[in-house]
Amino acid sequence: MDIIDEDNQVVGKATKTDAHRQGLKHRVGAVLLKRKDGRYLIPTASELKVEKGLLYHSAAGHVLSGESYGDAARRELLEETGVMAGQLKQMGYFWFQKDYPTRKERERFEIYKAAYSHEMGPVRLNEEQVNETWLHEAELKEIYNSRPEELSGPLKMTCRSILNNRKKRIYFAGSIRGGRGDADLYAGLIEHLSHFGKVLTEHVGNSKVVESEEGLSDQEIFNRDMDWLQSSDLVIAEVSTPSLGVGYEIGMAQAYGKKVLCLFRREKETVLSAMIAGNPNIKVQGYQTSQEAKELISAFLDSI
Ligand code: 6IA
Repeated sequence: MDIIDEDNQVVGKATKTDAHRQGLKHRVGAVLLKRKDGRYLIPTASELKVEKGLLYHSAAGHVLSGESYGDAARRELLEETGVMAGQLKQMGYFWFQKDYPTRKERERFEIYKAAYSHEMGPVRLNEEQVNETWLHEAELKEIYNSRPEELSGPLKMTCRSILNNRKKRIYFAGSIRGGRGDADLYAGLIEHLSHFGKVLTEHVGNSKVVESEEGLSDQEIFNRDMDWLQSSDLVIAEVSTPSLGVGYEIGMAQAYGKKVLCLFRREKETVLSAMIAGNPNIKVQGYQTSQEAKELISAFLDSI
């Protein structure tokens, strides 16, 4: 392997054994394989690995002398999962340092993302990894935040410094004075959204919203909601029950440059306003069951 300095410049060569024994800095390429539904392949390190039993990148390995990080990542992915990746996208890098009983790791990791689809053939884990598990970014972050001891050291670093750990601020819009027929549905969608970030407008799913907001004037409600809308990262609107307020919020969200997903329940008697259905700047998706709506939400959040 090439031995590097802290600026990633090659300063010499050594065998893996010597590099680990002497704690010499070297390079590692790692990949997260991402399925179309947004889930990453997160296997468990087998008995052969120093981090056995812990969750790991889809594949990772040492960069050989003269090899690039990306080529090492692609080669390791093929060896460890049987998948030949198309284009790899670099996600970032970090230094991983740890003293194990048998070795001193001083590794500069570069992390890549690669798309996976069934046409590429099945995933076949080699002897280094077990358990083909596919996790959403939100699930991985949840493990990082609440049970970090289940993650291998390098995957912990990826969660900490590469996946964006800031909680997203989500503005959920649903009809209030336009009619409360879908209030239970809103509550289910808000519960699902709460796994991805902070839902600013939880009251929209509250069956007692009319009573709970009684102390506030319309002007106070307007000002508060507009502040939240401006500070949000994205807007999800359930538009099956027509609502002047929801339509206004969608228009303002677009004006503020927010990403907007509108969910519309396909039923014979309802037709969506052309101002929403015909708007090229917002994503409108039809669904039938609340489960389908939740899957559309997951896919939208994973795509941004
Ligand atoms: O026109 P609508 O009321 O259906 O508009 C609903 C949308 O406007 C929702 O997405 C909310 O974000 C916002 N909105 C409208 N009214 C309220 C409200 N109190 N509290 C919070 N957000 C609201 C209305 C309470 C009142 C019935 C006593």
